[in-house]
Amino acid sequence: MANKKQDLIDQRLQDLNNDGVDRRGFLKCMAWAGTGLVWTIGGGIPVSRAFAKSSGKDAGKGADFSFVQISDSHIGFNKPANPDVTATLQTAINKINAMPHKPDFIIHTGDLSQLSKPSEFDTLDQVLKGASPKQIYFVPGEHDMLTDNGEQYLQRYGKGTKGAGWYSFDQKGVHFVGLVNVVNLKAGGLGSLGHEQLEWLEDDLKGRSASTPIVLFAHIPLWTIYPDWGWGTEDSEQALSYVKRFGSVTVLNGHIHQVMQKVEGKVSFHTAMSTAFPQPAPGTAPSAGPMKVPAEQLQRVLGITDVNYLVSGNSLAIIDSLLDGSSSSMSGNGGGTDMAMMASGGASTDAATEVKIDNFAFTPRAITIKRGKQVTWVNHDDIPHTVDSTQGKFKSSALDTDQKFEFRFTEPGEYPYYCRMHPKMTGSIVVQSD
Ligand SMILES: [Cu+2]
Repeated sequence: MANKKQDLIDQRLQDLNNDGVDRRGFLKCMAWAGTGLVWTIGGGIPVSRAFAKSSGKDAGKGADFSFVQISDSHIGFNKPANPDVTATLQTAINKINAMPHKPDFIIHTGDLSQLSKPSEFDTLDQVLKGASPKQIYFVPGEHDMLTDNGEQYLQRYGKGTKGAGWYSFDQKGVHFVGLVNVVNLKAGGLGSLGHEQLEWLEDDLKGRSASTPIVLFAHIPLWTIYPDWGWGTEDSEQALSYVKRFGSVTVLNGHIHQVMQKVEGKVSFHTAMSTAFPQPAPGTAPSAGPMKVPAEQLQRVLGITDVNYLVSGNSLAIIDSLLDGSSSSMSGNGGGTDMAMMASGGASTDAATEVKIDNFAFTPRAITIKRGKQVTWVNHDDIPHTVDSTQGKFKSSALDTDQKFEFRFTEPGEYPYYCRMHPKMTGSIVVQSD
């Protein structure tokens, strides 16, 4: 299966080979990991070649254009994995401003903020104001929807959008669709688009010519990368069925803080690096979450994605580049650098009324208490979590590191709960009758 997919990629990339970029060279640097491809190149060399060509005198024929994807800036995060996420976002913007060809616009694929705080959004706006492309398109991540069901996000970044913030627009013959898959996440589930949005998408694409290149972008990947960590979208198949008839489809996502790529027929899937901190490759750590690397290596695991639309190839060329701008190779899977998980060990507690939130898990996962007892949840992770009753009986706000949530159980019964940001995290409280 891997070979078949590799052949498709070879074929597809060969088609694009008349633009001065040696994409065959890319292939040697890619390696399979899990269900996707990991780009294992350093950004410098291919990026500069691509730029040289597109900024040349003969460039600009037809309607070639480019845009940049940035993702997961997590403004407000300040843990050891990156104590200054504003500075690294600024570096990303500086890099965009220094591009020899000016991108037409920027797409931000969500998790603008860490905790949906107004001050975090303000800081983000301040940094983005300095970007030379003035048009920026957003979709929310689960970190941006932590208060008032995303009202604040919509007010700031979702003017004129539908529903929870979805919309479409056209740029020089390419149709772009921003999708929202971070609301109403169900216990144990993945990202979700929901019926209303899917209906809208079907309608939005109806009547468009099959030769129109389509770009879908959303926060959580629209393909299943690693369900154990919630890295997928439960109803993405439905969305993808609507784009099947199009000749060129590109799907851009964030959320997993690392580059992965997969090509299936006419559809290319791609996830972007974060501008804030890396996360482990699927299955290489006990859980997802901020991963600490030696400080001098941080900018080699953060980056931006430059997407070039070339009329000749009728397709999009995607080039990832690292914040440090180095052209040396980065090894795949984060291997080669000694990375250490930041989350502390998952020692369980004996206290029957305290639940630790650690390593993206509730520990103990299930507890039995006497009626009338109060349960306290304490977040020990570097990332915020919530405690939400599956039955709607209790609901915490976003708990940052060391923050607590308490709830007193007065009625006997079983109370399943989950984290609404990471619905794979589930637990339950059983309350005994006396
Ligand atoms: Cu969580």
